[in-house]
Amino acid sequence: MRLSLSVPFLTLFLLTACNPAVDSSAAKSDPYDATKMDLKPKPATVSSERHSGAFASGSALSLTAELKPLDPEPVKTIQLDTTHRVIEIAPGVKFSAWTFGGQVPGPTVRARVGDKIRFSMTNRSDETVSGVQLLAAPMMHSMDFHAAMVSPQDKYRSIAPGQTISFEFTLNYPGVFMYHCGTPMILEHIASGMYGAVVVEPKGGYPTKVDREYVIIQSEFYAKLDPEKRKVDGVPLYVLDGDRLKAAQPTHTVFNGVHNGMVTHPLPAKPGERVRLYVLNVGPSRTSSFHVVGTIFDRVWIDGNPDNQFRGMQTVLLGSSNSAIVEFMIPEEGSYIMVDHHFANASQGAIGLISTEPKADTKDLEHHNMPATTTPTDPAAIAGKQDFESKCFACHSIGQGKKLGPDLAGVTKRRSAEWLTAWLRSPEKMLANDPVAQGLLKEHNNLPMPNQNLSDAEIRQYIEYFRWIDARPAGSVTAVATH
Ligand code: HEC
Ligand SMILES: [Cu+2]
Repeated sequence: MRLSLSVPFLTLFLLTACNPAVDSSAAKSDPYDATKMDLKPKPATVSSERHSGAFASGSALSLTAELKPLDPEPVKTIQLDTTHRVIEIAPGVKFSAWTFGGQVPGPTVRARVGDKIRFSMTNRSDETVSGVQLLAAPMMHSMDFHAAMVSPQDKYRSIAPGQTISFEFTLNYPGVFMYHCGTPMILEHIASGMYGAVVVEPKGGYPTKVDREYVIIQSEFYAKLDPEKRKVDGVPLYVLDGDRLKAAQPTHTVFNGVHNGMVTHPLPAKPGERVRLYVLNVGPSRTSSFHVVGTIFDRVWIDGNPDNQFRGMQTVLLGSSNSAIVEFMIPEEGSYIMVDHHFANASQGAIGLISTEPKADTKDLEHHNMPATTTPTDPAAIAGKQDFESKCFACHSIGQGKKLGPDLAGVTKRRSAEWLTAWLRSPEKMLANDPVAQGLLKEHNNLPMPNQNLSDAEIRQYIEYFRWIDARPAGSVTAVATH
């Protein structure tokens, strides 16, 4: 008697108190109810009709870090053609890339849950771009949208140069989703630049209001000088380094496709404003510990879905193809530094600024970069330091180990001023005649340092800067953020 009464009571208790998900689904409907999703998109079509004109088009696309507002139209028509072209991934480093929409990363798509994406792509890898000779052979490409729920064998199939693939899908989940080429070797296609992001808002929009919205995409490059020694615009061409790629040893780790790009061109914000960043880590092989120096993430929505919320976080850990939306206040005037807090990655270029000043004061950054007492006072050394950070940083570090070129900490101790002057004036002459230079070349995968076209005054400034570094205790100066 007692038992038959208590069992239904116990069941009710378990349902209401111990399993709130069951309880709330009875009251509200599950936003991810699969029976209400569109899971039967039409088959993809492949034709030999070639799209011409712009490589990227569609009102839902943003081409830069600044994310355009949502287009209310529920069907988003998007054209993203694949092209091969040369991009500058760091000052003087022109890299033979494969792209979606003619840029790396590809344009960002913005849409909302329930929207339909009507996608079309022509493989135009056989077309020459604005007079530049064809640098990489035409090849098969494809498109894989992480934002979609579709058959990969149908929608993500590879198409040949000259072919066009078109397909549609409905967005079922909110998030910041990666898209990429899925043609084997996928690793090679991603490392060559074939990726971008789809931002999908919840059906009713985000629960917070913000003043600024930016997209930050982290990715790696694996570059080596072209073994065929080709040049673009008079400078050496860089191509994909397959050995480094397989060993997951990038030469550059960057935000939005460019080494320190958002240091030279900071993203604007004002004190008191709330900023939302859509952060995607493409990889292909490294994780990101995304952090913004000087503030705290009020909200973190893992993979860009507000259902996955954290509050008050300092850093967000993103695996390859993971993302997050982070929101924070800009407390006061200043330059707030976005970094991958894995500092080996930051030193390869994964640094950017959100700044309240239109042109960020690079001295500000220097104060974060190194203790104030380790900033040179001699004008020649200061000039050398500034030039070094803009011209040499892509290949050299100070105190952070080898990059494409040697770590330059201690260089004035191992070389004379005469040798350094001769080297900086003409590395090619030194490589032809000087045994020390020839030894260095061997240690650096036979990658000759390109002539930097320096004046005598500039050479003197670099040497002053290196002397100044070497006069300080070892390790006290590093040319990367170490706040
Ligand atoms: C594209 C990559 C690249 C850039 C840019 C570059 N270097 Fe180099 N640098 C190298 C490499 C590689 C070596 C090693 C020698 C070789 O392989 O040619 C080297 C060697 C050197 C050395 C000799 C180091 C030693 O241990 O003796 C100095 C000094 C130097 N570079 C200074 C500079 C300065 C200053 C700049 C900027 C104005 C600069 N480099 C820009 C790649 C680069
Ligand atoms: Cu591809």
